[in-house]
Amino acid sequence: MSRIRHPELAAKVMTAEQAAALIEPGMTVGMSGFTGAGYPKAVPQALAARMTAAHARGETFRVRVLTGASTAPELDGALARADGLDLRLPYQSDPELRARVNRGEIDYLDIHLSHVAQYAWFGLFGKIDVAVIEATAIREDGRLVPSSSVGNNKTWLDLADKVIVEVNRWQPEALDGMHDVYYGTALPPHRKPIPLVNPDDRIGEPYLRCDPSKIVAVVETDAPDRNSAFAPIDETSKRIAGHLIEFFRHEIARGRLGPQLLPLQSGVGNIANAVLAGLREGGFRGLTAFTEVIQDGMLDLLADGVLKSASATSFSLSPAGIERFLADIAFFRERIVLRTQEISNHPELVRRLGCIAMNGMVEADIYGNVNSTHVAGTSVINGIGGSGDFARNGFMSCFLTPSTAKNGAISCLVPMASHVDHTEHDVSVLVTEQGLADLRGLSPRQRARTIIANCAHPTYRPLLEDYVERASRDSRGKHTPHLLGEALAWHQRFLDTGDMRP
Ligand code: 0RQ
Repeated sequence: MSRIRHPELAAKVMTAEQAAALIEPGMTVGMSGFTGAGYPKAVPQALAARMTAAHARGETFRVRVLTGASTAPELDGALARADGLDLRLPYQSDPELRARVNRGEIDYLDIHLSHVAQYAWFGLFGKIDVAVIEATAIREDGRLVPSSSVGNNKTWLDLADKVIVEVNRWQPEALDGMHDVYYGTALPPHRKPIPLVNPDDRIGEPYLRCDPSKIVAVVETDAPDRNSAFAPIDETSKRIAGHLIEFFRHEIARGRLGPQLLPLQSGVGNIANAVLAGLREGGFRGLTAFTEVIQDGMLDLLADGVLKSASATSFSLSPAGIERFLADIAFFRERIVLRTQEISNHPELVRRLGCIAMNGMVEADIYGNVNSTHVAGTSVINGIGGSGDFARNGFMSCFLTPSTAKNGAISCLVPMASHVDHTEHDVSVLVTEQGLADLRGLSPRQRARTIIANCAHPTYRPLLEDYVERASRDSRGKHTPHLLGEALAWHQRFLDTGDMRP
């Protein structure tokens, strides 16, 4: 069956080059894409080629690009390389884009993922000129079957003057029915409670609405999402996961968590994978996930009954993961729901459900302030992503990292965080391969003692103890003792010598 089942829209099929010609310099473009899934694959590359040609003629051709979260080389990489980005938001992980942002060539707005849609509704990003959205299919009634991520697509489709749809044949048609697009959001003071009380509740409809008269181009593609297979779980990640799972057991024994824990939010990467694998080995069953991204590991957990259901905004699977998903599609469709990111990450829902947030970090300081985004306070890595949505509002907020980076030249526990994404008030638990610090109910001075004793690497532990001792003696204020002239000296030493060790 054709993937473009609306006759009027079938007549708007054109090449990526023709579609990209509808985007003009200076425009604000909302694109699909979340964690390397569901981003447009052809139009951004054709747009980048137009930009490169314009620049060769001595003209300037740059646009402002808003997405769901990170995309892929075909989008962020291509547009950055073509020097075609004036502004980018709300999250990225592309090396070329990151380098240009850190050279000051592109303005990057690092925003809580749940805030992006409402900021757009508030008008804070100005007019959205064009939306470029990947879909699995266009239905007879003109509604779009979303692809592997939903992200901010609803918002871009609602707000943009014009819409370009990429219909990607590579996306399995079996995705049809997995999405839940909620149309009940409103601007204050007209907001109503969001009627979701269980992590797997469906509160919307499976398709994205779009006025067909706004669709100016339909481009057919057949191209895979970015994702590659996982690296095997390393020893450090296993140890971090082990500490966290032991802590969960302790909390169950104390009666503060039930045997099914609470809905899990987990970041992406090796440590998150290790935690999921550890839950499985630890005999946990009937858990739920209320999170952003579903990766291969979660399919195994669903298949085994470790997870009962998983809610997210993006389905970021490797080629092997896709095969696994398709082989058992009816089973997974009953257990997975993909939502818009303003719902998957909504503070009201994260608070109501009581999520257990588990995210990676760059560094934490001795009082529990967490830096998720910047090296030495000034160079951004990726962005805050959804970590703040969950950390601030969840039942318990855990941040995980190896105790050192760059072969021990960097301590991830420092006297003062060089940038703060999550304040001490939003951080419950810190975990490294050395151990776990439960910060709940502790004063700043108690927190410092616990973090240093439990989480710091033995190389850096005496240095941190020495700092705290001198700060406690010489600091004017004794509530959160610091030596301000020295607090960032470790970072300065790293910048000067490549090593934090004296
Ligand atoms: O750099 O690759 O050049 O060696 O940072 O570190 O250890 O590979 O860890 O991939 O889990 O990323 C915080 C970046 C951790 C991630 C962060 C260097 C390190 C390496 C990556 P190299 P690792 P991870 C859900 C929630 C914010 C978004 C978020 C992140 C690189 O977890 O982006 O939480 N989080 N989203 O060497 C200097 C330090 C360092 C350091 C590590 N202290 N100083 N460099 N590195 N610690 C997902 C979404 O929201 C979509």
